[in-house]
Amino acid sequence: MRRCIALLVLAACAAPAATPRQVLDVTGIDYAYAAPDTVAAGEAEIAFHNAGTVLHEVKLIALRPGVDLATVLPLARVDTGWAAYREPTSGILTARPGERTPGRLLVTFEAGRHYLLICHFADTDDAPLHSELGMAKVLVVR
Ligand SMILES: [Cu+2]
Repeated sequence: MRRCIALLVLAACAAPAATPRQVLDVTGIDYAYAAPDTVAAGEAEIAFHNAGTVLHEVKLIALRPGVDLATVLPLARVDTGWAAYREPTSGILTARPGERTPGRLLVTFEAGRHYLLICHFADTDDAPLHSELGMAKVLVVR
């Protein structure tokens, strides 16, 4: 009986360690994102830091195959106009000026897909969207 208990302990110790998720650090400034151009396929945590002086968000949206930033960006102000070019929003992180989000967005990046990072905030009701000022970026999944 003692021998069986010893074997069970060894088996538990020999289990492979979980693969760590990649962390994608996204920094928002007035008005752009600093983030890698490419990411690896698989699970990832997105962390958002607002280094700007106004409220920013980062929305993560998978684009439909063949759709690029130039196609979708002019449509971003009209929610119904660009629905055909994208998948539903995967998640949103919002941070006040100078802050990091306390939580992270967990996503599974699909190989070969393109994901849009975009901020739809505007500084006033009649101001342009931050995306129109340059706060939009495409990530390509390797
Ligand atoms: Cu913004």
